[in-house]
Amino acid sequence: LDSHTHTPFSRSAIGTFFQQRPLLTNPFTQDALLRAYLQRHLPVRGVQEELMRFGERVVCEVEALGRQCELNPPALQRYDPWGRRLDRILTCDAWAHLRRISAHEGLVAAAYERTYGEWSRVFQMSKMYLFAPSAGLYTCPLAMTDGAAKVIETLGMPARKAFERLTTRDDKRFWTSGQWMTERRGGSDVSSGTETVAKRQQDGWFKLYGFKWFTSATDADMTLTLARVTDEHGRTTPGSRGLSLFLAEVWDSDGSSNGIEVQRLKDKLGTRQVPTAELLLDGMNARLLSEEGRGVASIANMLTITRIYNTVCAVAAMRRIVHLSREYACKRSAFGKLLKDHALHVQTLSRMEVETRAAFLLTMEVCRLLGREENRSASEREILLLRLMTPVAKLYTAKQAVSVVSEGLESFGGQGYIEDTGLPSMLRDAQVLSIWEGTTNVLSLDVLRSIEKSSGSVLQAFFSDERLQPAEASPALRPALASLRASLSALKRFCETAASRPTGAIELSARDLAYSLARVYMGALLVDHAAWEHATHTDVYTALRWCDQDVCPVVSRDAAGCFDPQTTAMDSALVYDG
Ligand code: UCC
Ligand code: FAD
Repeated sequence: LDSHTHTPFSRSAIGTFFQQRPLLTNPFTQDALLRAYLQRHLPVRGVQEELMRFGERVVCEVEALGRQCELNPPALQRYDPWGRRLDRILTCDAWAHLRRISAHEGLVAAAYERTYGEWSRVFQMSKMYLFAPSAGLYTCPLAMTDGAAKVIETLGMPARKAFERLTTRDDKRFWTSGQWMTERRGGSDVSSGTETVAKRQQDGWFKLYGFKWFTSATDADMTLTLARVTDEHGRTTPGSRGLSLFLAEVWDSDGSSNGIEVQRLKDKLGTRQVPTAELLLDGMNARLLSEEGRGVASIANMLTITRIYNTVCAVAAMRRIVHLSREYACKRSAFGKLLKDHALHVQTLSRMEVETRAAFLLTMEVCRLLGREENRSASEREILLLRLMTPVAKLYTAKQAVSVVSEGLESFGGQGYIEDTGLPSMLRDAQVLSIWEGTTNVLSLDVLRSIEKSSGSVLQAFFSDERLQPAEASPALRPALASLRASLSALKRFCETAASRPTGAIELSARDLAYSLARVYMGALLVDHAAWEHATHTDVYTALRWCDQDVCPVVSRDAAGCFDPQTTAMDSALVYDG
C-alpha cells in the first residue's frame, strides 16, 4: 500500500477537511426587512424587480470589483519620467468600472429624477444600501457628488452644467465631486481652522491659496471647498462669517491640474480603496457659489447628504456581516454540531440582527424625510425632524457599525482576522464612519445646535410623533410600548429642565442625549413596523428586545450625577492620573 493514501498529513496531502466559505447571495432576497419595508411603503410595480436585478449584479459583478479596489490601492505619480511635475492619482480599472456602473445605474441620478416622487430617496438609498458593502468605498465619491448636486440645487442652480454632470446616467459625462473642508488646524472646527484664502480676479473668478489636509476621492472632476475672501489689503474676516463656498474644477481642459499640488496620499487604517490626499492649492481657479460669508451654512446641505450616506453605509455594513455570519453558521461545526445549533452563538447573531434592524428603520426614516422635503411634500414638523435626526442617525449608526462588524468578525473565529477572507477590511472601513463627516461628539453638539437654533422646535417635532398609537391595539407589543412611553416622558422631562441647569451641564449631556434620541426613535420605528398588519412574529420580537434595554441613557446618567459640571475636574484628574 502507498502510505500517502492513508496518511492525511503527509507531504502530498494537507488534510482532507476544508471549511466551506460563507457565500454571498443576492442581498435583496436575503433582506427580509428591506423587502417588507418596501412592500409596506413603496408597493410600486417594478421596484422590487429592479432591486432584485441590481442585487444580482452586486453579487456577480460589483463584489469582485470592490475587492480589486481593496487589493490595488491608488498610487500617486508625482513626476513624469523626465522630471516634470504630474501629480496624477492612479486608480485601478475596477475603480473606473465602478464609476461607470454608478452612472448607468443612476445611483446619484435616481434621487434627482424623482421617478417615485417623495419616495425617490428611499428607492435610491435602497439601491445604495445594496451596493455599498460590495463597492470598495465607491460610495464615498458618490456621497460627495450627491451632496454637491444638492448644494447647487438648493442655491438655485448657480452651476447648472455641473449639476447636470453630477446627476447624469451617461458615464462619459458623469462627474464626481470632492468636499474639501478639513485643514491642518481643524476638521471639526472648520470655522477657526480654515486658512485658505480666495483672491478675487478681474473677471469675477477667484484664485485659491491654501492647504487642504484631508481630501477624499481626490480623483474627482470638481470640488466644493471653503475659503476666506481677501479684501483689497489682503485681509480676511475670521471665524464662520469669513468663510465662503467655492466650486472648482480639479483639472484644466488640457488635462493639467487646476493649480493643485498633491503633497502625498494618506496612509490609512481603512478606506484604502479611496485616494485621500493632502493638497496644496496654489492659485486654484474657482467660482464663488454662496453669498460671501455664508460658506458653512451653504455647505451644510452637502453635510446633510453625506451624513445620510454615512448612515446608509453603516447599516449596509451591519447587514452584510450579519448576512455572512448567519450563512457561515449553517456551515461551520464545533463541538459536534453546526454553529447555528448552538443557542449562545445564535443569541449573539440575533443581537446583531436587532441592532441592524433598528439602524435600518432609522436610516430609512431619515431617507423618507429627505425625500419628502425634496418633493416639497414635507410638513414643517418633518423638516425639523430631518434636521434633528440626520446627525443623530449618523453618529449612532456609525458606532453600531463598528460594534456589529467587530462582533461579526468574531463569529468567524480566527478566519475573521485573516486578510484574504476580505472580512478584516470591513472592520477597518467601519472605523472611519464615526470620524469623517463629523465625529460623535461634534455631531452631538450639532444636535444641540439644531435644538438651540430652532428654539426647541425640533424637540417638539420629536415629541409630537403619534406613531405609537396603532400599536396600542397589539397586546404583544404592550411591554415595548410601556417602556417607550416611560422613556419618552423621562426624556421630555430632562429636556424641559435643561435650560435651568448650570452652565456646562447640557454640553456634558450632549452625547447621551443624542444616543437617547436615537434609541427612543428606533424603538418607536420598530414598534410601528411590528404593528403593521403584515408584520411577522420576528418583527414583534425585535421591538420587544430593543425596548428591553436602557433606551434613554441620558436620564439614567443624569440620575447618577454624570452631567454635574463638577465632574469635569474629576474626569480630568482621572484621565491625567499619574
Ligand atoms: O469628512 C469628510 C469626508 C468626506 C468623504 C465622504 C464620505 C461620505 C460618506 C460615505 C460613506 C461611505 S468631509 C468633511 C466633513 N466635515 C465635517 O463634517 C465638519 C464637522 N464640523 C461641524 O460639523 C461643525 O459643527 C461646523 C463646521 C459646521 C461648525 O461650524 P461653525 O461655523 O462654528 O458653526 P455655526 O456658526 O454654528 O454655524 C454656521 C451656520 C449656521 O447658520 P446661520 O448662519 O444661518 O445661523 C448654522 O445653523 O451653519 C449652519 N449649520 C448647519 N445647518 C451648521 N451646521 C449645520 C447643519 N448640520 N445643518 C444645517
Ligand atoms: P479634531 O477636530 O482635532 O478632533 C479630535 C477629537 O476631538 C475628536 O474625538 C473630536 O470628537 C473631539 N472634539 C473636537 N471638538 C470637540 C468639542 N467641541 N467637544 C468635544 N469633543 C470635541 N475632510 C474633508 O474635508 N474632506 C475629505 O474628503 C475628508 N476625507 C477624509 C477621509 C478620511 C479617511 C479621514 C479619516 C478623514 C477625512 N476628512 C476629510 C477629515 C475629517 O472630516 C476630519 O478628520 C474630522 O472631521 C475630524 O476633524 P479633525 O481630524 O481635525 O479632528
